[in-house]
Amino acid sequence: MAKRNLTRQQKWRIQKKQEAYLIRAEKSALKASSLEDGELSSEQEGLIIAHYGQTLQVESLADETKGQGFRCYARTNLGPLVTGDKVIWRAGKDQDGVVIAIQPRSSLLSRPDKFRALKPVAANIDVIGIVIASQPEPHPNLIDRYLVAAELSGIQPALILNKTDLLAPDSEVPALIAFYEALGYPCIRVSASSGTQMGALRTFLVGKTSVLVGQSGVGKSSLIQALLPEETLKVGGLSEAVAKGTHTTTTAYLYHLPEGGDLVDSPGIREFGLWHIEEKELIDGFKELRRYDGHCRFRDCKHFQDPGCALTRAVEAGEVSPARRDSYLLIRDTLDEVDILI
Ligand SMILES: Nc1nc2c(ncn2[C@@H]2O[C@H](COP(=O)(O)OP(=O)(O)OP(=O)(O)O)[C@@H](O)[C@H]2O)c(=O)[nH]1
Ligand SMILES: [Mg+2]
Ligand SMILES: [Zn+2]
Repeated sequence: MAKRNLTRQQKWRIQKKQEAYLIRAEKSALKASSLEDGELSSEQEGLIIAHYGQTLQVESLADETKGQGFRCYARTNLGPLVTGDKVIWRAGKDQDGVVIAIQPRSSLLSRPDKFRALKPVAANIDVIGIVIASQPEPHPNLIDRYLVAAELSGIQPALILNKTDLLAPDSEVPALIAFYEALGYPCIRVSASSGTQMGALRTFLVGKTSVLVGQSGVGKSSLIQALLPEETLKVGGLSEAVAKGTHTTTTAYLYHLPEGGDLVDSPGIREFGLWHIEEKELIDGFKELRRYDGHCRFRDCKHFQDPGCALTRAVEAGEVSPARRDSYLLIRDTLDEVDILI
């Protein structure tokens, strides 16, 4: 995993990207206002299934049209709308509709993209399923970054080990997942290809809104495909030379589970920074470390070679794992850097 700080050219690209986003949002708003000049249905509730550039795929929650999909444009000033958002919208005569309001969110999973713009991934999520596999090789620090994002946005995280059919006898991945299980995170071991333990995954997901996240190629789309055989999802191979994913899924998409509950497929990530997190709040994202914060001899303790550090004492006493403490220190000391995964 490479690290880097942003160069001037990258900062320029961030600005360009933000400008492009504003232009798209403006075009969508323009289209929305022209639709609003025409005849529109009364206001109704909808659910955002996916977001493509200027348009939104909205599913009607109204009795007469329940479950039907509509292409919609968003009114100005609504801010970014995202998969999982519940909205108020009005249908146009030609089927295109206008989203006019967004309902309060129970949660919002965001992460900054490589241009440092904070990008919402999905809203109203109960569970983040962090998918890992033996190929592509997992990065423990990336798992911790996801756990921090989940803990700090109040969303229940779970780990899903996929591709158990590929596990070599000497693989270290089972020990890695057992480590997180011992911390108290729900862990499920499955194979989308062979179907092993897919029933357990199905049971775990019932009645919740979950999003699958993780590196490209770990099999997020394959898992959803295995759960929903009647849907057709794009599944990509791994590049042969480096056994990395090929970034097949490009936009978050919400699927309904027949037993109840929703499942969002999300694009595999290329990088993961946590710049939007304050140094002070980072430790709250480490559930077994946070209780030591504030118990050190010095109020401004850096939890690293400081005398009287409660966290160091806990590591020495075997109460917390040095790996997670090191992961915390690593993330804290590189908060303004990006982890690049490709
Ligand atoms: N052996 C094996 N291969 C699997 C399994 N699940 C998925 N794969 C393969 O892994 C590759 C990547 O699968 P995808 O489902 O596209 O992965 P993804 O996580 O959705 O990737 P992105 O959309 O790029 O983020 C494909 O070649 C799948 O056939 C599994 O359980 N066992
Ligand atoms: Mg995918
Ligand atoms: Zn300390």
